[in-house]
Amino acid sequence: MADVYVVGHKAPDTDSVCSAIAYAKFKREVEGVNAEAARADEINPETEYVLNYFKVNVPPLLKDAKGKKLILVDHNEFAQAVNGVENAEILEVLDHHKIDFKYPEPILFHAEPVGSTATLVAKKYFEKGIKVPYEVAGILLAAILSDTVVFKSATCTPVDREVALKLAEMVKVDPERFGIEIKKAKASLRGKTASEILMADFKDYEFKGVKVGVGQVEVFDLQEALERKKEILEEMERKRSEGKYGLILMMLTDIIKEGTELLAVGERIDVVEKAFGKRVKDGSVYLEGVMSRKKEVIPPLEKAFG
Ligand SMILES: [Mn+2]
Repeated sequence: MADVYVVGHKAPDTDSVCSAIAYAKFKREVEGVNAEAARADEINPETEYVLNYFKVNVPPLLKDAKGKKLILVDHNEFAQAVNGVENAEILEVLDHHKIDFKYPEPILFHAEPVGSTATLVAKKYFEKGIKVPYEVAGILLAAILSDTVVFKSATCTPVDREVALKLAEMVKVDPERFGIEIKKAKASLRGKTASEILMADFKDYEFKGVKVGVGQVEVFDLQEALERKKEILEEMERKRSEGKYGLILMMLTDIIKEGTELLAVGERIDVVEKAFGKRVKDGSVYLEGVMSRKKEVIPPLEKAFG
């Protein structure tokens, strides 16, 4: 059994899972820590495709972190962390999100404003001058391509691109083409229920005491996705009343046209209109050029709650 679990956020994305796997391996093999990767939830089809591609095992599910030692990757807010986090011992955080973290002990907290946690893990290998194992390079590359939407997201920095190109060289794939392949594994809404679409990448926040949930799905064809709009809005409404949310948002992000149809339900639609300076009509508003929840949706929303 491991002494330390490296774990990403709930409703894990490819960055969360792949960074946990790679960083646990780094901790084990480079720093001699008895660390093991874990996941906080089921993995999504994109991550499944990536792990399959590089023949890497899915990390075990950590159902309850109570009494465990943890390294949190790709998140730092307890609202997004594995069950039982309040009663776990946190040793370290490695992340690239806004910081909303409080802990009674001094710990190693490493956050940088880059496009993915995977970029930071890869940099740790590079800094030590250690060869990145083939499958580790592969999954880290996939995680960067996933989080930066193949370098298109506003969160993508020159560092992410540089690291990704280095990793792509190691695994001998064309990053742009591989990135699209990865995205295609997740981008189809066909065969998915409205609930599956909403919950696949859903995060909870709290602004001024108001519970806010924001989901996101990437699509290749927004018009096709909008055929499911009514159904998704109904599902959002159900979730809102069940979970006592003040606001639920769902981003349908078109990765080809580079924009987001933002669906909104709840009592605080006024905040959405204030945040983006546009009217919400029939439950949604189109935001040209917006692709990143973290950088282009959450900050204006938080500000509008002011
Ligand atoms: Mn990430």
